[in-house]
Amino acid sequence: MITQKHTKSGFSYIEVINKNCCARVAVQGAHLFHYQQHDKKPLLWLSEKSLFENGRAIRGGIPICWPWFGKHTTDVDLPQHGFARTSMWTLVETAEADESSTELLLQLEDSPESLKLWPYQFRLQLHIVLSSDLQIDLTTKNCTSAPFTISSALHTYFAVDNIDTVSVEGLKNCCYFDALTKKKKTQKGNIRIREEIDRVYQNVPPFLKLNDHERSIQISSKGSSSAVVWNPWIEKSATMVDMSQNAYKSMLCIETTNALDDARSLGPEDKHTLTVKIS
Ligand code: TA6
Repeated sequence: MITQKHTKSGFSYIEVINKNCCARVAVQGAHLFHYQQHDKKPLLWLSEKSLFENGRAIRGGIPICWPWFGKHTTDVDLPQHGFARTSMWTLVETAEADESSTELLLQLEDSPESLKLWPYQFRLQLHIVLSSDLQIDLTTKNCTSAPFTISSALHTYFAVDNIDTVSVEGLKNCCYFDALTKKKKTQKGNIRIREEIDRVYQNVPPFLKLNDHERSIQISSKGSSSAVVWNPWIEKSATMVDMSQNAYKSMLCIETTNALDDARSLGPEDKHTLTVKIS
C-alpha cells in the first residue's frame, strides 16, 4: 500500500506498507526517513528533534548528498552536501510486484534554481526497493554537452542499541582521510566508536558489516569505492539544533559514497549509479 501523507507542519511524504516492512519517504530530498521490518526495530535512526521544514535536511534516515559531498570545494556559501537533499523531487513511478515488495522511483532535474548553484543540466533518479532488504540506487545522468564531476553520498544513519557495543567490519587496512585531524591514516582492525569519528575511507570492499548488540547488518555497495563513518559524539552533537544531547549513543552513519578520490566524472549523456543494499 502506498499513501501520500503530510506531517502536522504540512511536510509531504510517501508511506509504504507491505508484508515485509513499513517505510516513509519525504518528497523533499527523496529522503527515506523510516524503514522498519514488521518484526524488527527500525533500521534507520531519525532524530526526535528533526525539523521537517522545507529547505532543511531531515536529521536521520538516508539523506542524498549530491552533486557534491561535504563542503563545496570553492564556494563556502553553497550548501554543505549539495542541494539534492533540500530540493523538491517528483514521484514518477511506483510498483508493487507482490505484497512483499514495493518500488518507488523519484526524480530531480535541473531548474533555474539549481543552475544558479551548479551550472549543469542533469537528471537524477532515486530508485528505492522496500522489502525484507532495503535497496537504494541513485542514478545521475549528464544531460549537457560537456563533462561534469560529481561527489555524492547515500548518507545512511543506522539506529544502534548502544554506540559503545558497536563494531564495523570490512574496512581493515583501508586508507582513510580523518576529517577531524585532516590526516591520512590506515584502519587497523574493526572500527569501534569511543569518540567523535568522521572518516572517509578509500578502496573500500563492496561488503561491510555493522555489528550492533543483537543484530548484524550487511551493507553491500555498487558504483562506489569509498565510505564514510561518522558519529558526532558529545561536543559536536551539542552544536546541532536537531540532535538531542544523548542521541549520539543511538546512531552511527555508515555512508555509501563517491567521495574525495572516488568522485566520478561523467561525459555528455553518461550515467552513473551509486547503490547500497542493506540486509
Ligand atoms: O558525512 C559526515 C559529514 O560530512 C560530517 O562531517 C557532518 O558534517 C555530517 O556529514 C552531517 O552533515 P550535515 O550537513 O547533515 O549536518
